[in-house]
Amino acid sequence: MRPVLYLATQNKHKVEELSALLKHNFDIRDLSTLSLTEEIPETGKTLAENSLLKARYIAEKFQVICLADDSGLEVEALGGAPGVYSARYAGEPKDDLANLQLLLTNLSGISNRRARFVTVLTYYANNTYSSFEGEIQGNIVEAPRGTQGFGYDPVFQPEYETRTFAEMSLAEKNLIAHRARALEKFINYLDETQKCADE
Ligand code: ITT
Repeated sequence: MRPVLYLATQNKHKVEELSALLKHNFDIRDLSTLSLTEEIPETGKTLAENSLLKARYIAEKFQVICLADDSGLEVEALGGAPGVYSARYAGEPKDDLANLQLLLTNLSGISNRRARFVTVLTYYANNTYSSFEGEIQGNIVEAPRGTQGFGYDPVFQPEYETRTFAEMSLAEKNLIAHRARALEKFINYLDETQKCADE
């Protein structure tokens, strides 16, 4: 029987991407099966801090094993912004379209379009945790392209690609993206931990 793993995220797109990659290892549950009414606090100054805050909050409140994701887009010409503030770049409430438009406005006339997506996953089980980082380099395009994915996907073109993430299927994005790369490290960690337990 596969162990139950709760995804400590309120973002349904993340649930979709993570579930596609983890369904063979775990019985995946999202937060809809827990009685959570509030937003999970995200007061950290880094992706790693926020990832741990979210994982610990859900694991301790509901006594479950969970995996949290904190992600951000870092744009070189903007000194790494929006970074840890990616979800609320254009202010409250969170608005993906407003964030993306503000990003394009702030980059107008700037030729350096280099950016990277970063994800920090935190696995929290039995009062201990481990974190895993994944990244992908790319460029911010001049105008949004594509309708798949979420967030900044329509303006992010991964390096060596001619399409934005929003022009790729979920399976194509999951072959190369930041979240998938962090997840690969997590799965390797699980394999190693299992090997040690078997010895
Ligand atoms: P949770 O905190 O509940 O997990 P969230 O959407 O607030 O959900 P983050 O705090 O990690 O997630 O914010 C990251 C923001 O960065 C997110 O709202 C998206 O706008 C953007 N983002 C993260 N991963 C992305 C991806 O794979 N593609 C496009 N945009 C992404």
